[in-house]
Amino acid sequence: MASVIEHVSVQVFKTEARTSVDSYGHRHPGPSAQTTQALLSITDSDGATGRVLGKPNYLRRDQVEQHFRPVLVGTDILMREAVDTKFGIRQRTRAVELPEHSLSYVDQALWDLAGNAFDTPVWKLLGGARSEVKAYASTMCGDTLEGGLSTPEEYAAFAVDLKNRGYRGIKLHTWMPPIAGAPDLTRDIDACAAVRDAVGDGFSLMLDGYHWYSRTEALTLGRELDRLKFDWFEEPMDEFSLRSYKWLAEQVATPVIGPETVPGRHRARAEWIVNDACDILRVGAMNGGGITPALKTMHMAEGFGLECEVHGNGAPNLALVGGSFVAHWYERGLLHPFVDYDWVPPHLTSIVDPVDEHGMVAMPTAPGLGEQIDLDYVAANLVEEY
Ligand code: LLH
Ligand code: MG
Repeated sequence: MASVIEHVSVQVFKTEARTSVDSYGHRHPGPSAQTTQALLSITDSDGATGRVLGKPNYLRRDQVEQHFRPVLVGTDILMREAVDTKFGIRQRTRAVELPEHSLSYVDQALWDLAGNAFDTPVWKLLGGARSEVKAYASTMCGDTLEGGLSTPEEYAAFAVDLKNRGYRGIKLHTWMPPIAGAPDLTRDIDACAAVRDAVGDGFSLMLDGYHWYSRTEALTLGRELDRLKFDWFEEPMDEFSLRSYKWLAEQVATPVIGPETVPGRHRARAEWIVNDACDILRVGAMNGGGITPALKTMHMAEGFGLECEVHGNGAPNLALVGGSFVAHWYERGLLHPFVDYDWVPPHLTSIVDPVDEHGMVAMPTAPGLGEQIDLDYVAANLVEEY
């Protein structure tokens, strides 16, 4: 197969959002508002197209013109390693112009293109481990909304609701500034205890709390999670301090999982493995520079007998979970009592990850990543194209 890339373009378009992001980057309910999204399209000489939705500030005109097109156009659609090497060299001196997030989108679009060219879902191209996966309900961070996630009791009530909906596991994101005030260890512990009490023993629970606790604070929290029999303890400290994670993992029984946000892709995660900084590895299609380095990370974890859980929702992360057994879960969220996660935004014709009454999410059967994008809607709501 000698298809080569012919066109690379981005369409920025208006759409609706029903959640918003605070100044620290945490997502919360409402208000319904107009927003912009970007659609990256890569088309080959046979007319197949790979598409991925992203944030406009990671798919800018200057990136498309100065980096994406010069590297991609004329290249065989399957030569992702060659593409990655060229981007890597450009990134060395221009990491700000070409962040990992931007390259993640390019890599995801190349996988979607390969799937469409071969008329095959990407999760099968990645290894084809399973046609469905159990989902854990991943909550939004705590807030101050009455009836939302403002008290340990409200977390407990929401947990019962999620369990009744069929979820087999719940991950709490607890309170973080700036919305919910200063981090509060006691409040986090109370929420974890209230949720355990509400769902009962034998139900999977995980904690992803405030990310900048000190070592001693994280240890206090970890010991409570041991007592409450949590499945994992995620990102309680700055992930640049690998030594702190090693220190913590040695002292708590609850599996410590990471890293989520650390840059450096599979190479950074190799250091976490050899330094025993985690009990379960973590990677995502956005945090790790795309599907390709995330898949390398998952295979590396398998070699070391480690589980590797995938961070984040959406089609590229679902494909990763479908491609390997080292991940046990799909992260479905972020969920909140006031948010309808199943709402279909106007630029899609359906969501990629509906969950059934047993808490299972089916892998897409459509070719590519399986995202059902309404191209007519994108064209009708175009802001800019380059
Ligand atoms: O800090 C947050 O808002 C969450 O941690 C968020 O980034 C979420 O994507 C996450 O960590 N999931 O595991
Ligand atoms: Mg997390």
